[in-house]
Amino acid sequence: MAEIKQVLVPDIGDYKGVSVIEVMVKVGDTINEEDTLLTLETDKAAMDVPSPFAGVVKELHVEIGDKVSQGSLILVLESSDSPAAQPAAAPAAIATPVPAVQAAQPAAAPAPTLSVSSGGQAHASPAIRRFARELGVDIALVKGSGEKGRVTKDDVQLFIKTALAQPRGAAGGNGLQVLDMPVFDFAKFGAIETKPLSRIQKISGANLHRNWVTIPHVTQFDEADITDMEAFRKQLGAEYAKQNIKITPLAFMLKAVVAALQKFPKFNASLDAGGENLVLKQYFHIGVAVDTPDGLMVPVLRDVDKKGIVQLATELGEISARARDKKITASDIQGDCFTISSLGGIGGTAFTPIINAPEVAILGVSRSSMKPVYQDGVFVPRLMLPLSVSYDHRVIDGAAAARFTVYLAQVLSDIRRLAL
Ligand code: CAO
Repeated sequence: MAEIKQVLVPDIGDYKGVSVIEVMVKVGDTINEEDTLLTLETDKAAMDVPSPFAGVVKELHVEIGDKVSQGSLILVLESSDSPAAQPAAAPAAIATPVPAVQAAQPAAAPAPTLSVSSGGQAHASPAIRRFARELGVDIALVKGSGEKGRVTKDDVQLFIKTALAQPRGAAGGNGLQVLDMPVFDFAKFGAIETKPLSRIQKISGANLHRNWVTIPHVTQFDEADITDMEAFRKQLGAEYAKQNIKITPLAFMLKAVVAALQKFPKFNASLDAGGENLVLKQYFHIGVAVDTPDGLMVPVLRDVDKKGIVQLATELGEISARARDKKITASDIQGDCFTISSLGGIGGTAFTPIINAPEVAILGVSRSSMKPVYQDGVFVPRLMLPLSVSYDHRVIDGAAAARFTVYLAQVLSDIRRLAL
């Protein structure tokens, strides 16, 4: 026969006026014996108070923020237990929770009557920790929305929903679990202006992010002595200026890169979809990073191995102008084997370019400068070009990368090698 029973706060040791930080039940809920009713927090630990009976909650006498002590009325329950087993008039017997210590922390009560959590890194009650653990969620990764950043049941559920909603292969799917970026109110610190990212910035940003986090990058640096190359380039430049063709160092670099790709075919390759095979390409289509007002674009120059420096300089001028005029088509940006990102026209001594997947390497070029180079016992002024080759370490070893970069520098230092 059903019986009305009071549930009181059990023995919580010497603590008095302890805060109620979570209430897990409401009037009308049907609960089982051992279900957590509420969580209390002292200055040292959080404690769950489980129900001593099964039944239906008829009255709730506590809410979050209340201060309670041993014997405080929590709720009134219509119990389905037999009256003989649990006399309603005996509060001491009513509030006899079963121990369930969760953390390696001394229980707050002298008798092991409550489940206790030390708090750890995440601020969460033992019940929420248990809930998270049952679902395989690392509570330290869950962002708490409760008071003082406390993790609630809703937070754990939201964490799972978000994880399930992630596409396969996205950060979570790769086992990369990072903290959410905190939301800043910049206006609190001074005047601001908010501008939307361009479509190109959004697309290239997402690709760069994926490549940065999924490819193990290493960058190899070197310098090429381009004193002779530069003399020849200036001579050519003067000859072709009448035809409005601008011959920049980049045209030479395109040819030098192809020579290096031919000597080191692994750099002209991609991993297949399963990551089990290397696909070696026998064509030489080179992407060139172009800085446009709307963001970064990488149009592709095709069959660079079959073209001369003047033709490449002409195509480079045309395709970078089309990129800046937003006239690039889908086919202009497809089929690339390797990318060159040249910041030489702007400045800088070195940088670490991000690989343009599915390629496995990229060349970054910085601004050349005159440097004293020790040759045959004397320092001589030479024009040195900084090279930065980032490579996918799954495919390319460090020694191979060093050989590739040294060879590239050799070719640029003596462009007669391009004829070999
Ligand atoms: N060292 C010294 N001078 C260099 C140089 C180098 N490595 N590379 C180019 N220059 C000079 C050129 O000779 C030219 O000089 P003049 O004006 O005296 O003739 C000047 O710098 C400007 O060159 P440019 O930039 O117009 O031409 P380019 O062929 O070198 O580059 C392009 C073309 C499209 C690659 C370039 O304009 C560009 O957009 N670069 C930015 C690429 C980028 O953003 N990369 C970052 C990607 S990762 O975020």
